[in-house]
Amino acid sequence: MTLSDHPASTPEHHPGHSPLLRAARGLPVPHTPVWFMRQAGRSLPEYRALREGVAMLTACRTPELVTEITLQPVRRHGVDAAILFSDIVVPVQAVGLDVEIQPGVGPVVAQPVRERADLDRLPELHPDMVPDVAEAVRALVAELGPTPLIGFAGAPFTLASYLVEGGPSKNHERTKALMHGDPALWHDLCARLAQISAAFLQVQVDAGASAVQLFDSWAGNLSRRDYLAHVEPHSRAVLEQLATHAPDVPRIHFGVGTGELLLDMAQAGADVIGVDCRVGLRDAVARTQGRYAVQGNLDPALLFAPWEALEGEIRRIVDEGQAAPGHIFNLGHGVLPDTDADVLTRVVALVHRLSQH
Ligand code: 1CP
Repeated sequence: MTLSDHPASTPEHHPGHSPLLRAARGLPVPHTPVWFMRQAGRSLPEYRALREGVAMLTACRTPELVTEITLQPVRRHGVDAAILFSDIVVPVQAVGLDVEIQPGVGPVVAQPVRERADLDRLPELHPDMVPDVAEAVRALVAELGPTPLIGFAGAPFTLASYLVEGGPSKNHERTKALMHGDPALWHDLCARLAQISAAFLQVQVDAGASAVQLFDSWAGNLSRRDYLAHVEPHSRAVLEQLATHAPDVPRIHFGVGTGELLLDMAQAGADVIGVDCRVGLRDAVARTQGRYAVQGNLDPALLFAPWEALEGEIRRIVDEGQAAPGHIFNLGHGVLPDTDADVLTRVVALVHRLSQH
């Protein structure tokens, strides 16, 4: 059966009734939904074949490739959601910034953004700058039937870190120097990035994405004080704009190493708080006052462990997830490129079996 054979037209088969959306809303589910950050990508041989000789950002802007690459892990693993194949720098490239994704490195910005005049190279995003993204989302939603498509964007801080540093960074020293050295410019930069992120999410939602994830991957490098003063208001702006525009579309908010920030990130306007593997789900539920669904949090490195060890961890996480109003099983961060894809398929089957109601 192809994905499009699903009887998508009847309301019961609408993604709105899917385990993922129900869990995000804290409603009872037939089984714990599961998907993986970076489920599309180098762990799949069929992905590597399609990407042969095609630059990453070219692939992200080619609807046929986006559609096929997004569907690959859904077909192979039977995950409960697709996530749009794209990247957090796609919208900044779309507004005209000179950025590429270098193999083995990540996003590299030709001319970093560090002065007020640099803001001129970062105009607002309008939907007509990313018609290809809307086209890919529409094709995917038609193909996926009852399986929800998750749209995503980078949060202002994580995006700013690439723009200010010029590429991936361990310490974010230039980013933090700008944040503290010129707070007015920092806020203007983040406000612009918030517009770009929110507009990019709206394009995806308007084209049919049924949930969104805001990735603030590197927010865990900030103190809570800095997060609240310099970052949270801008992430809040993105999430609030989406809540106003599409109140029925659940919002997942995720970062790495954010144990100290979980409640603040949830309260910034999320329905679901993403949890990395440094904090147990029961603790995450307590820290967020039991008011939010949780997503996570298997350590992606454990996918390399013997199956018996991995199975024990999965059982523990499924069990801990019961403490939350809703639980979406995921990794604590993205699938590592050398992961055995067959192990991912087994994880999906086990989570479904363990959580069957
Ligand atoms: O050639 C390749 O295959 C490049 C690897 C790759 C892939 C598959 C990059 C470069 N981006 C992506 C796709 C991507 N990026 C997705 C796909 C959807 C899925 O999950 O299946 C998503 C959600 C992203 C988002 C993204 N890009 C984030 C947030 C998520 C996270 O992992 O924290 C970040 C931080 C990026 C930047 C980025 N893009 C690529 C890399 C290697 C990086 C990280 C670089 C660094 O370490 O700072």
